Amino acid sequence: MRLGSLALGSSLALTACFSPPESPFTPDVTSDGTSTGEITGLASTSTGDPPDPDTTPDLDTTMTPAESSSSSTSDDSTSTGDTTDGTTGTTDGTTGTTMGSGDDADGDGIADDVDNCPDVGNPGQGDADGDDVGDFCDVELIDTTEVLYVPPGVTYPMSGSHCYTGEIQIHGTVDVVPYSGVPDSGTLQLSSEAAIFVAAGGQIDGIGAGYPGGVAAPSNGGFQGQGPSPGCGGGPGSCVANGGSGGGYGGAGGTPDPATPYANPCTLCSQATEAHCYGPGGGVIGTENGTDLSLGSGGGAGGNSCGCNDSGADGGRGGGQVSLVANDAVRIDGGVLVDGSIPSTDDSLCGYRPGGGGGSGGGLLIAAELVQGELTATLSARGADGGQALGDVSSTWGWAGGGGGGGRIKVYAPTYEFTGTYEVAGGTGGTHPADSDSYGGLAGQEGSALAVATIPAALDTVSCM
Ligand SMILES: [Ca+2]
Ligand SMILES: [Ca+2]
Ligand SMILES: [Ca+2]
Ligand SMILES: [Ca+2]
Repeated sequence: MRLGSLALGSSLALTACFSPPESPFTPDVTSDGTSTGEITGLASTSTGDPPDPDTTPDLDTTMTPAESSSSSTSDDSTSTGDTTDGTTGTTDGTTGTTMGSGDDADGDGIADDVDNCPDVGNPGQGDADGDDVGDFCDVELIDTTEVLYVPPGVTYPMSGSHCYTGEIQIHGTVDVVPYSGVPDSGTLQLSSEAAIFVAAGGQIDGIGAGYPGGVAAPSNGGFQGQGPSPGCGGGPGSCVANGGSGGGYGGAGGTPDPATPYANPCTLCSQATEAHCYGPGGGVIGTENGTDLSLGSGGGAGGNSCGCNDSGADGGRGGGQVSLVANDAVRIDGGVLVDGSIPSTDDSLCGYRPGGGGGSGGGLLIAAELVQGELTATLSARGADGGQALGDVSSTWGWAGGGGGGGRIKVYAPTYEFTGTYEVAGGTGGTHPADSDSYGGLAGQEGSALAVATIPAALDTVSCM
């Protein structure tokens, strides 16, 4: 779904807790006369009205997309991995006192011939490694107290809380370290006293970084997933085992399809003993508009079929938890993804091979005076699809897992110029063999996506001290 054109009959709740934007920019709003403060169709058209100097970030000098690869001497020291199509630096019309002589392509006040990063606005000329190539043009990863710069093609694992006095620029990939029980795992909080930029082709990847799904139990039904709102394991078979249910967060997780005449509710959510039974998906937790945020919960595992041990399908992992908070601006042209992960398929050679439940979407929070993003941008906290049931070896009698519920996305921005996509759908149910005794899973429910113009006090000012 798109927030950029909020015609929203859907679940995007942009009401109530809301003050009208104080922005000097005139939003491109088509009023229907009924809404009072929804961030509706805020396009990025600025009128050029003078900004409030205290609150309006100067993106002309701070957020010009880097043209990293072309403006530094390339060597082979970059990490291997996906390459990104470097975005083209843009020229703006900022004028002012210029150091050096000649053109100033990026308008940062430093003439091209002496600018250490001539196509990226960097008036501070930061150069952490002292090689005369500016930080935002360099080929190496830079992670100091001042700057985080992830160059194109570089993947950088991170978790926990990190605060920078200067800019954060992500042109490659920041991989959220999955939850493992270690403190801060699965969670990433990036804060900047200035601005955060995720370039087109860059991403923060928290897919499946939340709580693990349940694992197949030694016998009986599968284990439930982990987390505050896990999916239940599916019951054992006599002989057909049931699938697991999806994890929940912003939306509830789906169950295996209860339409089969054999299915019945389980009395235990984990390692149930009643044949063919199924347990509920994880329920809805958290708030739609508070500052709370959670990891996504895992789906439940499918059960053991009769005559099988340690079979059944694991549940999928929930999505991770990412927050991006900056004093001036957050601009996302690439992706910030905290989707749940799809369960692996049970391909053991025993029994009726059910599907596990999908993990729920995770949590994503963004807060800054200005939030921007191009059409290419994606903010996603989708629930994962339920696991596929392969059925028995002749592809009959397979019962699949339920989809994970969608997660939660919360954006707090007095000035809202994001035109990309929000995705908080629940996962679809797992697929199943074509015969009439096989059943899929039910879809998880949609999560929540919120964009409001008031920054909660707790997020209002980033200070790394
Ligand atoms: Ca310049
Ligand atoms: Ca520059
Ligand atoms: Ca350098
Ligand atoms: Ca360097």
